[in-house]
Amino acid sequence: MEKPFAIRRVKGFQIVNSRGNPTLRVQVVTESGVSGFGDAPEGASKSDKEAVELRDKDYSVRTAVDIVNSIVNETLRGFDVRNQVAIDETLVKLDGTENKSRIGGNVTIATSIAALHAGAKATEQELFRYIGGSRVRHIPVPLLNVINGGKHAGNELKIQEFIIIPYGFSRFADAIEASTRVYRTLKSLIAERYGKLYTAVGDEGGFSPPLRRTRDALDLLMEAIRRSGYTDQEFKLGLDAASSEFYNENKGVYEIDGEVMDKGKLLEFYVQLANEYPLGYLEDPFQENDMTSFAEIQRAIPNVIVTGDDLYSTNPKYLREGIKINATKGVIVKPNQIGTVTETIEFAEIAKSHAIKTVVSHRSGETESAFVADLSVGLQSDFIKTGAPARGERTAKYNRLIEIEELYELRFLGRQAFS
Ligand code: 2PG
Ligand code: MG
Repeated sequence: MEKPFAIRRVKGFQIVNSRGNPTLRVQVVTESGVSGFGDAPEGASKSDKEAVELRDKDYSVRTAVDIVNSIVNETLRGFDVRNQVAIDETLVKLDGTENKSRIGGNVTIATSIAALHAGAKATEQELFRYIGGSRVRHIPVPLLNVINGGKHAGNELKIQEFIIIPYGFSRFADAIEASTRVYRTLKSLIAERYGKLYTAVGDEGGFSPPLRRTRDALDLLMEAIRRSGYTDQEFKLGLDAASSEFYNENKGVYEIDGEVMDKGKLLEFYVQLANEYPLGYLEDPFQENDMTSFAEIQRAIPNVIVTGDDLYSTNPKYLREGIKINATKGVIVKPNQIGTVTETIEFAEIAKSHAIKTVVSHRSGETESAFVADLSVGLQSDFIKTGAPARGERTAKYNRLIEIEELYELRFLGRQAFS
């Protein structure tokens, strides 16, 4: 065989994701017969800046499948699968738009991930090593979303994610086990107080009890942590406000906890929460186009990692603006927001070179693929956000990280993630 690493074929087909929606899976096969797969995840609280997901009117992804099987296949045939940069640059060019709206961000990301997987396999490396090489040392700290609100649940909580952060442990596996304990306690507390009906889970595996106020959910989490035998030495709390979703654009105000707040009042509200609870992490506290308010809240609560998700949408262009004004100490890294692995890595590297914490993240609609687990280790990110310790599409990621820790003896970042 003359060129064993050359791509022989790229094939797309429609599969189903954790929300019960169709999504795209891509297979990249090399001349030597090695193949890798990539799945496109699906967000619910999407930003206006992210790559466009190509869907047909009936919500299928048949057009995306056709694009993979025709122009993507024809264009990438013959490329060396180890040359991820060239593959991704070609996908970007093939699309030609700012937001991947022509061939679709789901087409580009699934193809890009499939090529990456094939490259790792063809060179006989674990995926995280193929991404990170010899710099790989540690496993990131998990951010576990155990109470779901906002667009991910049917309750009245406006904040989208109430997160527990098991940072005070020496092993990743212990951090996850402790989190399962808190998760179980939380489940019994909810059953006792609101009835068993409310122990059903939301999109990311968290519970969605019939609560209205942010503090009610935080109090419930504190109680679950205490009753499980832990303190703020083991667990911190985090929030993903996903506040663009409760921002009233016409009036320029936020509607939360039965109140109407302007941005000054909302800032005060977060500062109070940071004083009352062991808050370590605050994502998207303001709507995605108000970068100045991010910088203000970060200055007001310097010990909390204020993090931009929709704010940057994994796009270096917005991150560079944020860096200029010290907008946040953290960034979310979501491959499908930008659309290729290479651009994702570029974004994370810019953040790291400015000592900004990186948080590799799943989407609310996922498959069983553990890709983001390997990516988080390969990028040597500080955190990984991938839902509750429940539902197969979430546990696939946690279990892969437990496996990596067990088999490759990497160190759990633990407390250091906050230093
Ligand atoms: C978020 C994500 C993932 P979605 O806002 O951080 O938790 O949600 O995928 O719905 O955008
Ligand atoms: Mg978010």
